[in-house]
Amino acid sequence: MKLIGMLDSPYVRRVAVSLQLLGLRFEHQSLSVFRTFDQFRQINPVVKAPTFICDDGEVLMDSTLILEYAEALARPARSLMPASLPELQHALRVIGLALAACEKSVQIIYERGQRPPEKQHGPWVERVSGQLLAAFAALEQELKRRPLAATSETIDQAGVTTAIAWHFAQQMVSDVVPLADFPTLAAYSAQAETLPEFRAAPHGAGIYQARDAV
Ligand SMILES: N[C@@H](CCC(=O)N[C@@H](CS)C(=O)NCC(=O)O)C(=O)O
Repeated sequence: MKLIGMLDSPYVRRVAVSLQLLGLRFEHQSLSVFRTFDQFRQINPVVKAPTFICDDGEVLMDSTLILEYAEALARPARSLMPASLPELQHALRVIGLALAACEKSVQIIYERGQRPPEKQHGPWVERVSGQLLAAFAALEQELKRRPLAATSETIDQAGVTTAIAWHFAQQMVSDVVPLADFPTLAAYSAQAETLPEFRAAPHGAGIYQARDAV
């Protein structure tokens, strides 16, 4: 199995971290959807990161769908999704907020990075920034109310995606999301980033190295 995309994408990173936690072996190719568009297009003409090549060559995309496939592969030995309905419901709420935070961060980054300054639309950035802050404010409350686990044995998909969404926003749009306003999220993310599965797939341009291959 092969994961395609850069680890500066929170979507690629949540797949890379989750595959490890699920005990699944994979290769990683760090292609950029921008700088290596043509190379990416040869693998997936839609050029979406993450792209995932299954062992029989079929190509998947969208982190949540790739993770659904990974969960099916790992069952029954491991899962990052709670089994009980109330726990699952809460995990889905948290994951939804974290994914919204990723999406809104990416929209700001693309507005700033892909448009010339004179074509950037202030009201749009303001709207998206408000949505981003609303997602993190709700996540901060959820974490205060129901702390998430942060060890390799206990962290679940809600924890992985929350930690990665926060770290991504701090790396890329920290001017929009003041760290001091979200102390619970900041502490949780800092703890998660110390886990070996996060350290093996750090945010940035690097390549995931299987730990037993290092
Ligand atoms: N919902 C998708 C979002 C993936 C996404 O938007 N990835 C970005 C990189 S962070 C991408 O592929 N951008 C290129 C494009 O949309 O053209 C997921 O969960 O995988």
